[in-house]
Amino acid sequence: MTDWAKLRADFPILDQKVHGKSLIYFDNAATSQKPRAVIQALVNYYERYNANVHRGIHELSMRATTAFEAARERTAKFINARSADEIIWTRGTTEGINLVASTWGVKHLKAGDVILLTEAEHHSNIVPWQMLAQKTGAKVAYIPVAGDEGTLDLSALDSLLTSQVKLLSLVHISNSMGVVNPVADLCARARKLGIVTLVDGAQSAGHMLVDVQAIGCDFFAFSGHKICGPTGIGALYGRMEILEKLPPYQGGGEMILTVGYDKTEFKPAPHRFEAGTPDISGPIGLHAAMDYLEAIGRGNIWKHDQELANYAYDQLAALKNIRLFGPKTGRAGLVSFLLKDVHAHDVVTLADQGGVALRGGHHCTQPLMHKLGVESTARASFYFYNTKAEVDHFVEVVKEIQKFFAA
Ligand code: C6P
Repeated sequence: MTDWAKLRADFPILDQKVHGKSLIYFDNAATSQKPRAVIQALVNYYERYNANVHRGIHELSMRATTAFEAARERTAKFINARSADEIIWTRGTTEGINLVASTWGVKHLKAGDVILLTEAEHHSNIVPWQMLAQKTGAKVAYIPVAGDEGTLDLSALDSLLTSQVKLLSLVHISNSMGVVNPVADLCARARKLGIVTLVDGAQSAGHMLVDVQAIGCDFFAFSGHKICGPTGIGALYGRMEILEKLPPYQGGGEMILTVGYDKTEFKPAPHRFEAGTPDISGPIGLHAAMDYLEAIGRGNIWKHDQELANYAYDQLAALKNIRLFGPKTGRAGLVSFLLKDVHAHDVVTLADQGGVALRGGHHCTQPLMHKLGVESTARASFYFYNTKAEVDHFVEVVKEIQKFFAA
């Protein structure tokens, strides 16, 4: 049996008051909190072996390089990549997707090609493709979502999967709806047609077991800061058969074999995509985060998050004058809602006074919000250190907010 209360005690930040109330942190989809093990790994690196990687042959540099590359191995195992060479360090999901657009996209796309997304994408999986489309003359098309539940309307898929489609890029778990997309099925269908696939794993990597080979995607991007790791580090998985044929992302030190005044020879993947001094403490902290999550078990975390989300959803659904978003069953660990005649920002501001950290806004899914006919929603997103008692308090706070605006 997992001792969730004991795990919670690993997070020093959670033990504090906000506006005189015990902090309830329900903004985990924006960023997760960090356990002591991760903070300590960063302190240890800076106190004991801070040095640049891959360059020096002195002791500290070798220790830093070993830790940096061990983190790559750890990441490959975390998502079941075939090899650590398929893991590229990025700043996060956003940079991972931009890297694919700037390398694979620029190399392969031409006028008339189609980039297929879904209507529920985060801006980071829309804007890079729109920018690429402008550059190349390709077009962006969208798999529709069906109503407030936010699930994909797959009846349109056959007609959307035309021979012009060169890339399918879609979110694994929608950050504003909590929908879990059937990414393995969709990637299999795309692959049969020779379509390259990218999965945005920002909301899935730290919450459920992820196996990129089972998903069958060509690329998988995620962020360290959402999975108990530091900010500024993320990873992009790319299938080696594709990575080895891609041009570099940025030019500079570290990504070269030889440089002459006229010509440069590049390193193989993944180093070809990592120009300059990388974030070194980031992978080291991320390694500690992955070890920490694996000790709990992501299957375990998934069950816990879903239970909390269902518990919250059922209580909110029992209220009057509330509009709930996302699927009724099978939702990931978040609930998105609107109170009648109350702006989402007012909900968040008043909840904050009650010690509850929520997020309100379009959640960087503005096109989806517009499709649903709203500007924003309020969102509570959970992680394994959250409890049912916190959900109870949150629901009481929501009721208070309703009373306040009804008065
Ligand atoms: N969503 C949220 O509050 P970065 O910023 O690169 O770490 O992650 C971007 C990103 C990409 N895809 C999805 C599905 C996401 O949820 C996010 C980040 C945060 O929902 C900030 S908007």
